[in-house]
Amino acid sequence: MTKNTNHDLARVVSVHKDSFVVTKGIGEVFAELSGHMLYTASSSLDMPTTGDWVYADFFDDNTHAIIHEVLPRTTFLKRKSAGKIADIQLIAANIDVAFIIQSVDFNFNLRRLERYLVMVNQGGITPIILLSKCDLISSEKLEEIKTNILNIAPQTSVLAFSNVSGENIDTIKNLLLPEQTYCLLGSSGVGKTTLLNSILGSDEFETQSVSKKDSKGRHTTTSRELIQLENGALIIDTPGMRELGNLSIDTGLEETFAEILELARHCKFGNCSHTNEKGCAILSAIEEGELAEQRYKNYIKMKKESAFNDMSYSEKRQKDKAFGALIKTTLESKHKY
Ligand SMILES: Nc1nc2c(ncn2[C@@H]2O[C@H](COP(=O)(O)OP(=O)(O)OP(=O)(O)O)[C@@H](O)[C@H]2O)c(=O)[nH]1
Ligand SMILES: [Mg+2]
Ligand SMILES: [Zn+2]
Repeated sequence: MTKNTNHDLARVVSVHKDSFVVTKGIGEVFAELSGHMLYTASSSLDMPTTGDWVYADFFDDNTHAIIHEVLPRTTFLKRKSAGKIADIQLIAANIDVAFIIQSVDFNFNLRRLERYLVMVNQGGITPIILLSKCDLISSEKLEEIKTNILNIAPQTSVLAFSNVSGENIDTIKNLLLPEQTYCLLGSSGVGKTTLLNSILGSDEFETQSVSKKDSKGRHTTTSRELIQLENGALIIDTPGMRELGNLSIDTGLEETFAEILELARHCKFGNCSHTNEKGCAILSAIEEGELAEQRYKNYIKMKKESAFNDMSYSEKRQKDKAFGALIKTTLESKHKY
């Protein structure tokens, strides 16, 4: 092997089981982790993810690389791994703008939208809400959905589009600026990959109808890949997410539910739990119809989940152990009697 003496700066294009694909701007190179990185990584957060900038050595005429270090991330998208309690999954890093896509047909759900907004806000990323498949509903219905979104996310841009009629595809294209990194988020089947193909003007990436997807029970897009557009913008398509755990309580929740926090400041008691207190500004806002009860419930639910997710790994282990012990004693006492 012929070794370059200095590390090169490269960006992670995709992540595979034990390997990575990285790029120095032109071409893609197979990469592995240095032994040092493998042995010192203490959590999945230390591992490179799609969009990460890394220091790497390139070998054999730039056909193979060893990653030595992940540079600090400016923004990130992370979530709880599906199924597991304590595990965190990094979805992507160094994203400037996240397109949160929901289709306006049966898939539309304000509470889910809130979850995506929390995830994006807490990662320091700018959200833009895209409503897909607007060819499937009337313009009145679309306006109604937009009004509902405006109520929960007054600061966020909302744009409806259709891959079928082509509506607003050019507007979306014009949002994509050179050297900025974007990602497509949203449930399986909302049309993320179809939008990417519309933007590229090709059928390069595989898409599939929702009904076919259900029968197979899997997502069409299975990996996250950084794709470079002609104008130099970068875009990451992601597989639809089944489960969105929220990982950090503070920033994301605060930004997404700003009006609830504002109301809380007007509660009579500083330690108001907003459940039954006299003079609770939140309860009275709900009563007066100024705050939707569902939205408040969703906030409380996410706050609880976040508090749990914010516990350290060992705290969670303790909780799991306590639970395990409980089951054991319950089983034992069952045997006894
Ligand atoms: N009517 C209508 N159908 C659309 C539109 N965009 C996408 N579809 C259809 O929706 C289905 C799912 O599209 P995909 O692009 O594969 O969805 P995805 O979000 O990438 O799904 P995953 O990769 O599983 O996360 C396909 O059958 C598309 O043809 C649209 O604007 N209008
Ligand atoms: Mg897809
Ligand atoms: Zn209160």
